[in-house]
Amino acid sequence: MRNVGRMGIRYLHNLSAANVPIELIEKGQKRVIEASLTLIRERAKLKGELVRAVGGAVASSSLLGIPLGHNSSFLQGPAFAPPHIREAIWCGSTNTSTEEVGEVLFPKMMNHVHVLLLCNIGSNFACKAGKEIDDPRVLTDVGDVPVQEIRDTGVDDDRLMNTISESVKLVMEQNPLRPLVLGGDHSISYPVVRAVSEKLGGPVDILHLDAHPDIYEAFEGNKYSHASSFARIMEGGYARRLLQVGIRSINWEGREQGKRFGVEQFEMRTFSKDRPFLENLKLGEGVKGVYISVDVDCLDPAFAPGVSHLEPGGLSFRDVLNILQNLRGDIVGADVVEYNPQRDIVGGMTAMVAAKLVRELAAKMSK
Ligand SMILES: [Mn+2]
Repeated sequence: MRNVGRMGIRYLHNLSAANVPIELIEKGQKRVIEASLTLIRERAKLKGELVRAVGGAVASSSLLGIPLGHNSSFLQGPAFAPPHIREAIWCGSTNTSTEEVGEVLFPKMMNHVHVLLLCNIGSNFACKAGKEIDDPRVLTDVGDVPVQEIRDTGVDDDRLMNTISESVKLVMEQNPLRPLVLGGDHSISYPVVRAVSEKLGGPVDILHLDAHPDIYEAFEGNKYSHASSFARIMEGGYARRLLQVGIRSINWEGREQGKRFGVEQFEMRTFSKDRPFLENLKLGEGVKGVYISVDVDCLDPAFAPGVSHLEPGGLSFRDVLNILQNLRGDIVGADVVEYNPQRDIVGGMTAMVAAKLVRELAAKMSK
């Protein structure tokens, strides 16, 4: 809690000390938020136009980075995660094909100009193969919400969270783009899910992979804590079902809150028993679709050491992929959160883990 709002509050104090009128500060805050939203809006518009021009996509993932770390109860490194994850997504050590297989309209050696030509002449080059993340129908990027720049103006978390929700809605306005969010600590899932649900006009089902249930009423007095995001989501009515998988650090309050909100909590201690069910999930029917939230610490630290909360006894990377790849449902949004580059090892090993999660989610979301 000590760190909550530190940067913003300090800045405000400095401004007050200089006797700057409050109206002036508020005008500046409004301008910075507007400018931030304008950049996201224009980038989303551009990427939407590109995907629609290429044609043939019903749903397509678009990255939105949210470099926010101040709602962590422990370390704030996730604020620096998005550029590291992006770098790993495009790392030359691997190719652009995903494991997830789909109809691919063109052979690998062709670039997007060729794709456009083929589309125009009615190509029958379609084949079953891994999806290509450099195909804009699979993945585009609208950039980051400039969290630190917004906080530097002294705005509180209510307005910051609203700006995050607005940014997500701007992406969703550009059919067929769907938000694939790069955290950030887990507090960002609340404004993101809220935006997805509000924009679609009803609740979603959520598959939440995590060592922790993140369902405290408030943590150390902070209702926006990364340990409270799913309490906010459930009390807001943004989710019909919430399935939490990978849980192995849960106390009395976590279980009580889980019961209160009807959460389906799958703990690691019974994973071998639950595995057949979890590897055959069908979600989102009768609601607005499925949202997937992946906290990188759902993985055992052996697979993902670059996280703030090292919690032994977790899922293997293949366990996570098996759950995701076998999931049936219309995925309307997703996030990968809590990667902490300040705790990572061996040239960004966990960045590659987070990046592969993002790549496979992109493939899974796009169609
Ligand atoms: Mn966690």
